[in-house]
Amino acid sequence: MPELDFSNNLDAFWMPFTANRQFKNAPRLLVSAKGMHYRSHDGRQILDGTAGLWCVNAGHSHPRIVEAIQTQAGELDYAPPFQMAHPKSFELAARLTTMTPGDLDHVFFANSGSEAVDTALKIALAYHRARGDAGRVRLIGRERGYHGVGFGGIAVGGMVGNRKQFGALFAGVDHLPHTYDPKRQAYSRGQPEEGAEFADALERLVGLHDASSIAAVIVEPVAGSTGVLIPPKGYLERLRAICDKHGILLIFDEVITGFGRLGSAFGAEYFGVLPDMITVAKGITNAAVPMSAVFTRKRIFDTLIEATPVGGIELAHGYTYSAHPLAVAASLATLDVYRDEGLFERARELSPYWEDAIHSLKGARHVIDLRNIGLVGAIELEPRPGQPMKRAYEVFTGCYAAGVLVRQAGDIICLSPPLIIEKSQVDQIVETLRKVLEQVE
Ligand code: PXG
Repeated sequence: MPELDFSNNLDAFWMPFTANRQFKNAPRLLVSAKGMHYRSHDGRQILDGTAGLWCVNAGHSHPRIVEAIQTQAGELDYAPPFQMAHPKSFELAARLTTMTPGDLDHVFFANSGSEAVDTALKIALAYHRARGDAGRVRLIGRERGYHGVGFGGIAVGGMVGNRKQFGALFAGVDHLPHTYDPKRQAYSRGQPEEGAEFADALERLVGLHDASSIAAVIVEPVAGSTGVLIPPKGYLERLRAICDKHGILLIFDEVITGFGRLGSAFGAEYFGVLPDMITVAKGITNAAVPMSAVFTRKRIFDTLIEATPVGGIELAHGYTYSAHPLAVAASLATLDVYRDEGLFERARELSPYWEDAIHSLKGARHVIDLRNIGLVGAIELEPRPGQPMKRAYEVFTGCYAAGVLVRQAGDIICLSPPLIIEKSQVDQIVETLRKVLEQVE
């Protein structure tokens, strides 16, 4: 039999969240990466303006993280996490909970943001049941929220495109309005001054459904995937107060905002608002090995533990790969790198320069709004009439051809570079965008 060549066949791989036919006609393959750059299959250096997908916060193929993974693979490849464990998983949990604010003292491990979200929603339901308040089954998300692609995540998520293919999901979900109001907020630097009252919609949902039916509210402190929607000043504080008033748990989905993206360990710390749970993924391992986690406050953990007799399993939940040794090793090394290289501080110090660079695009062709916080930026474009998303897609492909990776969300270009980015590279991203915006119709 002649040997088959599989290397040049793009057909079998059903690519996620990708226009498969369009992509396969003009593929963009990344073959290696180091620091701030990818190398493309046609041998070009691509400056990474998105930290992969908001996740490679310490830069690509960091030698300390690579070494930790290699060593771990040779020492302990896998250990079952049910009724068994390996020592480093406890070390990692202990270290992580020293970084979390308040009494977010317990951590449950999963493997993706989607799993972390579904885990947090299940913990919320289980917590209320354990308290004897089993009527609290309703989950509240927000328009333009992204919480991954599990059934729970798409139900509370606010992106209709992610759920309309799948019919009715579970009942008992409702949504807050998103917080974006360009008339009052356009071109805000950092948090918009106006819009805290969007949080009051939670009072209305309480009025509609009654607090006794509501288990939890889940929001991203900064909505990422739907185009960087930054919370108005006072909004998150107000959400917290309303949740407290009605006994509703508040979950922050920090899959993007966790691990330095805003210049602090977590958005909760940055905004000074303590949620009852935080979900994280992405930056927890610098994306080198899949891992996610849910942090819970002490009260939630204690309630669930105490509701079960000793010897009983307190939470019927977990994954084959919860606290996988390679992910744990990658995360421990990643936390070392964040600490030793002062990357969260670096992000904070660089953010005024970043802000000025993003806002220097005011007046550039097609631009109708600019938003920034920490090392996150968004450039909102006027949609091409009758062709939504087309213009931004061409900006994305134009930047890629010009050697810069940006991310498209609808008609918005999102930026979230690794926290190791240099000022000259910030300039390169912005100048490339300016040039491409000039060329695109
Ligand atoms: N929550 C949030 C806030 C996210 O941003 C998830 C949950 C789900 O994580 P997983 O690991 O299951 O994908 C995410 C993921 C984009 C983009 O283009 C963003 C994400 C994923 C893919 C694309 O903005 N975020």
